[in-house]
This record gives sequence, C-alpha cells and structure tokens, in this order.
Amino acid sequence: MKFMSMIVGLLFVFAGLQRTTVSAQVTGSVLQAIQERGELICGVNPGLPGFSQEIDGDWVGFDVDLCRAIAAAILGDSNAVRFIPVDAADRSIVLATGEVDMLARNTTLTLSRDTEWRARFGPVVFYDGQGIMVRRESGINSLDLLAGGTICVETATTTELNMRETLEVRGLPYRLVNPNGDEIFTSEVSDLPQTTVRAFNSADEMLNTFFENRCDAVTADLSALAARRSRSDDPGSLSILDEILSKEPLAPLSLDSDPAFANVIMWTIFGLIEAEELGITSQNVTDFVDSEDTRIVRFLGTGSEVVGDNLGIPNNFMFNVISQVGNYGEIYSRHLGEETPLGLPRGLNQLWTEGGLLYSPPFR
Ligand SMILES: N[C@@H](CCC(=O)N[C@@H](CS)C(=O)NCC(=O)O)C(=O)O
Repeated sequence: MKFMSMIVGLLFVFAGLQRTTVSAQVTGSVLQAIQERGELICGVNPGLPGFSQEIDGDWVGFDVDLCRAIAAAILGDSNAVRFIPVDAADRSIVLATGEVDMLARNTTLTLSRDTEWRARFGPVVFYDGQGIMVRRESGINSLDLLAGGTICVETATTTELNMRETLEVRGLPYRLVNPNGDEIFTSEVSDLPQTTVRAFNSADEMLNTFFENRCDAVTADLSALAARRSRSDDPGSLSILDEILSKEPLAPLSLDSDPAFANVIMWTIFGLIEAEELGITSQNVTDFVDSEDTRIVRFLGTGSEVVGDNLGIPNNFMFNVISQVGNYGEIYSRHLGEETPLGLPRGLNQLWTEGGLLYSPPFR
C-alpha cells in the first residue's frame, strides 16, 4: 500500500509539473483571474445524466447550472463558462494545479477532502446517500445476499470507501480488485463467502461491465443510480435496494487559498435557495426590482445596501443569477425533478420551510 501511495504521490507531482502553465493563478486571486479572462472554468462530471452531460456541444445538468450561476454572479453572463470534464480520481489535482477554478461535480463534502485537498466547500446543494443497484431477476433484496458475489464501484470515491467499510463492519470478507481482476487488497478471510469489490476508473466502464452481467451489483450515489437506471434500455429490470450505506452531502468546492472566491460560491448558492424561499423565479424576477420589501431590496441589490459589492462582484449579482439561471427549485425541477427521466422527489432537498434541509442565512 505504501508503494501505491508513493506512486500516486509521484503522479500527483508529475501532473503538477505538467500543468505549471496554469498553476500561476493558484497563488493569486482566482476571483480576479476569472474577472480578467471573462470566463469561469468549472470542473464537472464527464457524463452523469441530470447532473452534467454534454448534449450536442452544450453542457446541461444540475451541476452545470451551478457553474452557470457562479458565472452569472461574477461576470453577469451565465454562458461565460468553460466546462472541463473531470474523473473522480483527478478532482484534487485539477483543483490544486489551477486547471479549474472550481468543481461542481457530485462531490461529497468530507473532512479529509476539506483538509487534504486544501479545499473550501460551498453549501450542500444535494443531500444524497449511497445505494446499491441489482438486476431485479437476481432476486437479491439486501446487501447480505450479495455476499460471495461481485460488487462494482468507481475508484477514488467515497462510494468505494463506504462499500469496503460496510463489508468490514458486517464481518463479510472481501477482496478489492482492479477492472482486470488483479488483486489490490484482501481482508481477513473467514468461513463466510468472499465478496469481490471491483473498482473501475470510469463510471461508463463500471456500468458496461454490470450490463454485461459481469457484476452482480453496482454501488454509487442514489442520484447517480437513478440517473443510470432512467437511461437504461429497460429501467424496470433494475432495482435499487432499500439499504442506504452512507450520507453523501454533495457540494461545490474551490481552493481555500482564495476565500473571496469561496465566498462568492457560498453566497450564490445560498441566493438560489433564498430566491426560492422568497418566491422569486426567472419568470417573475423583473417584477421584484421595484419592490419596497427590504428583504427583497437587499437580496436583489436594488437599494443602497451593499451585498454583491461586499463580495467584490456586481451589487445586483442575484438579479443576474435568477434571471438567467433560475432559483434552486427551478434548477432542480429542470434536471432532477418529477417531470424529468430521473424523477427524484425533493425529499431532504426541499426548503426548510417545507420540511427539508435547505436553509439560507440572511442576505444582510
Ligand atoms: N459523491 C461521491 C461519488 C462521486 C462519483 O464520481 N461517482 C461516480 C460513480 S457514481 C460518478 O458519478 N460517475 C458518473 C456516473 O455514474 O455516470 C464522491 O464524491 O466520491
């Protein structure tokens, strides 16, 4: 394992050297660099329906719209974004080298990432959990019934860590293998059947292997499983187990070296939530511009009170964001909601006033 970490370390340094041309901005202000180049560079999932996907040359999805919201906040233009597809294992590297300004890439906020990646996470944008998907015809309806089988996972994710830990906690012996079946790790053996956890570098490869019946199950964030099931040829043939293995609070992130930029991300996300609470949408935001309601005047930056100015961006940044991208509820319904193929109920991702966890601190 030590050898593996050394290799990973060297690769990291090498990747850093390769990217020195862009790393200069890491030491300076990311916010200023975005303003100067007139474009936000946002790292997104290479292809996760509902969250981020390139369709006919256009990036679409929930995470994509978060990037657009940040661009609208800083530059007044939600289209001023360059999207960079980022694999799970490259997330910390592209951030550290300055190849991207920020990530909006179904990334779970954890303590080790917060510290080891030198990241500043924004507010949680999607409360998720880890699930397991099987073929319905297998009759498997619990994790224990997968003992002795093969579970496929994407590497360098919390998903892989949680899966291994869950097997360990349940006393189920397992071996971790790479896509070719080469062994990476074996847990203590016991009389119980040994489960195989097969770790892939890309979700597509993982899913293809599952659809070729070479994994008994795939495990991923529930939203990703719903996305993949909705796009499969026969969604009814796939079932997601009731067991939820973990908490997966997904949040955007940037480097902690530029707290001013991190603040812009934080308050723009809060703004999306606050707008929904205030009933301000992309359709009606112009009607609110003349409002005398002090909470709305402050929120839209239409009065003398500073909001955006304090963040180093236009005072009326939330007007630009809401008019061009919409509020949190609009973004959710557009990409993930009941009317979309994913059909995810709001659940925990509902406003606090509706029994969910979304809550924006005051804009004052
Ligand atoms: N939220 C987890 C998982 C993130 C992740 O990259 N998951 C993979 C496996 S579900 C993914 O989204 N792949 C794209 C896909 O499923 O299409 C993390 O931050 O580690």
